[in-house]
Amino acid sequence: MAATADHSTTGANAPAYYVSTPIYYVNDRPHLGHAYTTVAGDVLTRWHRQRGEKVWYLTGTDEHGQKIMRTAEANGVSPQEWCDKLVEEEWKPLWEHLEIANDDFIRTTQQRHTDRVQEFVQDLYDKGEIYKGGYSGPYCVGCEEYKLPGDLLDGATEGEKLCAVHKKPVEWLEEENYFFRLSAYGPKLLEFYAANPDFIQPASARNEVLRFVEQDLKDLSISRSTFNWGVPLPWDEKHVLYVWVDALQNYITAAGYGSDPERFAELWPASVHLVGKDILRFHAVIWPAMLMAAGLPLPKRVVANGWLMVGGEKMSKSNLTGIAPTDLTSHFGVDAYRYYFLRAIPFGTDGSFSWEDFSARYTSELANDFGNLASRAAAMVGKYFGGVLPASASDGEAEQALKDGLAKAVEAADRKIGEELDFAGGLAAIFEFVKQVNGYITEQEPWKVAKTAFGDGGSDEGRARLATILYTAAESLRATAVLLNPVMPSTAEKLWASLGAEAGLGALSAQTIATVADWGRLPVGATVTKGEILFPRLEEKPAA
Ligand code: ME8
Repeated sequence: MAATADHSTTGANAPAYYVSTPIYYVNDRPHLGHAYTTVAGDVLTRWHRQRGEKVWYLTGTDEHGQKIMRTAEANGVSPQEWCDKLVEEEWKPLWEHLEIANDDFIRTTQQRHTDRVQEFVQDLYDKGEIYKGGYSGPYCVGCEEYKLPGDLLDGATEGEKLCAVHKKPVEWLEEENYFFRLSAYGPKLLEFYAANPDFIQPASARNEVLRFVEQDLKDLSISRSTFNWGVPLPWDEKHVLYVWVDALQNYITAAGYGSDPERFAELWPASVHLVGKDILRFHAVIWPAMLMAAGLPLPKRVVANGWLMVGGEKMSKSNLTGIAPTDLTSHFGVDAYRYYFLRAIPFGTDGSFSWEDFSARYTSELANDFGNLASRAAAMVGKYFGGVLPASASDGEAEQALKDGLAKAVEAADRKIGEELDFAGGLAAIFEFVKQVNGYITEQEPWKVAKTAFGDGGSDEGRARLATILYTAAESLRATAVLLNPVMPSTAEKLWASLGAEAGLGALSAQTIATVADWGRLPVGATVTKGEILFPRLEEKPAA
């Protein structure tokens, strides 16, 4: 999955590492599935920030179309009122709660978006890329998509057809509307995929798209005239733009397309569009074709994540299987939540959430391996050296093995998280190092060495050895705090504070991945304090 580029320069117009999430429909509250993609993007962008790169992270909401309009109607309010309420009361607060550090939040009802969308489609119309025609076919309002016969399942009654994603009956729509000449782009798309083998990831997603485009692409119906909740076509205001065509453009309108050419040059093309696998075709087929038609560069990568499943089905709002993230964060805490899903499910594959698995990982990986290590090391510096970090006297083989282990973990984590979006693999590498530090302490037995350091029979040699062990442990934790900062920012900050690192090294956010394996950065004499427990024992599971 490698696609390396130099984003380290900071001058005007230097390319930024630009990552986007899908913009979510605001027909309901966010659930674990939405948070999964958004946390992944947050970790990816925080990782690149930690490299010292210029980064831009975009998320937002998709507010037009029939689905939103019907939800608003059912709730007795206007679509705009509904969207405003959901965005302000549900979506934005959740991202804040989960410590999502997005640089912008785009809403498709904002004028900065709708004006640019009208210009974009007018341009395509003027170029002859859009024409008027008629269409009839099965439509799923849940997907906001016309379906092909192969996309449908049989329903309970004779002739009834269901959407394979939503398991709900499709509607038969017949409309006169405008079409985008998607069919003309098949060969160009195939050429582009061949020249850019990393464009669609993972490989399974790429193969699915190739198979789809190798069949004949049909022109895309891009307008609707049976309802009006959408962006009006500038040349025919009886029609509103199909919600997906409006939505996809958020990636350029938020980046300054048509309004701020300098910023747009810096941000576009995007480095990574993160999408769920259900919306891959829109991002890997329709969106690139629209950009080609407009003469704009294509995004560098489209990376599809798998689904979080409940009882063997995709967790979703419409199937009422959506679990609110706060149901979990109130029990496990925000940082453990951010960690768990990325660690437990290989990115790109489907995975099931289980309370038991989360509890087990929390206890063994976070509380025992990591949290206890941090508190034991700090407690010993407190007990034996009055909380003042001693200098390492002479490093031997055991210390060298740890330094090597750290270098290996940094290389693996940087490649896996920063380039390959293999979050589980990157976290496994970091936690392998944490395990190694635990093993080091168990073997070195500082509590025994302490007996040879102080009191009757205490020696300089004993004190020197103890100092070496504790410096080594603290220095390992210094590196761990930096590596885990993109994933668990609050925990990493607590650890940074407990190591007294800020006085000598500055803010945790100012540390870079490039120097994290440089041994000996934590200054001797740092004030080490025990601080609060990083991962407290879990309460009993609340009754369902
Ligand atoms: O599709 N597991 O919005 P949406 C993992 N507005 N990820 C999941 C998930 C699950 N069970 N459920 C949802 C739309 N997601 C359009 C997008 S983009 C121009 C327009 C995530 O509210 C996943 O990333 O249905 C999926 O692509 C996205 O939420 C869909 O959110």
